[in-house]
Amino acid sequence: MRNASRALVVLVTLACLTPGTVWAKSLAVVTDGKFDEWGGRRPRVTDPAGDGQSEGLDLGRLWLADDGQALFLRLEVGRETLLQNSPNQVIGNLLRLYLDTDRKKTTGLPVGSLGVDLEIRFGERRIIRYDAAGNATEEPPGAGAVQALPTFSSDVFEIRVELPPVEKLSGKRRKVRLFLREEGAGGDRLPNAGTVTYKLGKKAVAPPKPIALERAAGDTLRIVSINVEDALIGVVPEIYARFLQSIQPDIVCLQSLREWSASLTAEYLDMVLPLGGGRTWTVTQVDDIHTASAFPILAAGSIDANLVTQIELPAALGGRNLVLFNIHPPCCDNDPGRDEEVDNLMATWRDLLSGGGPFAIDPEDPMILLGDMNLVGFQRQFRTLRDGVFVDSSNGPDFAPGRAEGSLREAPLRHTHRRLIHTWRRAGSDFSPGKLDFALYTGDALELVQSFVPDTEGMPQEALDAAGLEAGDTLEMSDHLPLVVDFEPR
Ligand SMILES: [Ca+2]
Ligand SMILES: [Ca+2]
Ligand SMILES: [Ca+2]
Ligand SMILES: [Ca+2]
Repeated sequence: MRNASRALVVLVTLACLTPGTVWAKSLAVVTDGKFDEWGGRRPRVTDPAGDGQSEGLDLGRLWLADDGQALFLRLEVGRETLLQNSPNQVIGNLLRLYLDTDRKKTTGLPVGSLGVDLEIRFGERRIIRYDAAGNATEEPPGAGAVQALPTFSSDVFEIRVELPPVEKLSGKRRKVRLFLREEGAGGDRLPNAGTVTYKLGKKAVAPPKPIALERAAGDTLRIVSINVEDALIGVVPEIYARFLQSIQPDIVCLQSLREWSASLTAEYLDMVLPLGGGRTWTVTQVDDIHTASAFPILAAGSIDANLVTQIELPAALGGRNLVLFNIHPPCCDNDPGRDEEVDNLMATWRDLLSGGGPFAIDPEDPMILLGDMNLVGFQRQFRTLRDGVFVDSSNGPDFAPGRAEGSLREAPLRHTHRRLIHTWRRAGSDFSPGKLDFALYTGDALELVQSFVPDTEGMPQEALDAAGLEAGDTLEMSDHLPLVVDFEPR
């Protein structure tokens, strides 16, 4: 065989074997930082290990997919980072994604062989669009064109990038080209040379099966949790009223409500959600946290400014007592404060299981931990809450909050009509929408029947009409979205 034809055979063979030659298909991606739906797909690019800056990211494997409207990246970055933090803050990065979204070199900002139409600077929290002539305009990440999960630190992310519309492709499938690079001398680049081309799937993915706001038939326990953003419930009480009426909860957990007393919250709920039969709402409060229950609250305790209550469930719901943590650890870059509070919370959980703590429980009782957890920092705080692994080992020993199951289970809490899971957004913010609110529970004593985030902005008109809600409701209620969880006793 002549050298040239041997080289051709080798090239053809390589082309068949290289994952990069497999065009990804359309994929229904839930942007949640979990990768079940990616299945056994092969990475589009595998960047070599050890080719980044010593303190920087070391980009690894990249998978690509799309749903017809958005491009999805599953990206390994080689070390723990807060994707939306610059390096002058703890574990930040200077990662940038350059996208040629119309695959035309002649439009956008010329960068190498690309005409870049969209540039995302993750750590610097900037999104820059370039028009055909290369003029830049910035848009706030809060507008939601880009989302990356998890919101807390990780070494692998699921990233959703809304693709700008393009002119008619006359039957051809759309292609985009991209590369990633960390700024600074020796910053890692993916791929090491050239760019990655991605051809969009043949078919746009259909919207997800909607989650109904109505409760399922049968006896279930429904809990709603919402951070009311500095007492906005007192500013738009009528919107909260119609929202609560559409949800019909048994237990209402509120955070960020310092301005109301427990008796005012009870009075409000008796007015907008009357229980009937002469029953009234019972409310316990500590600091900005209120736990309101249609069932008797038997005992309560506080951990820092967080609240744990013991609630007597009726016979139809198993008749056991529920242990309910309603929590709101400190926000933002206060990682030390958050470390301390999650440790104290789980030390109390451990004490309750072993006969200590603020009140006595049966160690097989159902237990739930929910609220605005402000998990925008180190992933270790989530592990403390879910797995019982203390940040500060002097608070140990570690333990299994889920008892025989080990860890607590996490409610998926998807939006009712979209494959999104964020629970916080502010349109003008330099932070993109994120997941700050969680619901964790003991899977041995509780079966999760349903969980969802009702975001009226993402609901079609007929769903809003059926629920008696308006499109702007959840946005007017808070910068956080409500969480709704339905349980059956096991
Ligand atoms: Ca996912
Ligand atoms: Ca690398
Ligand atoms: Ca272009
Ligand atoms: Ca590289």
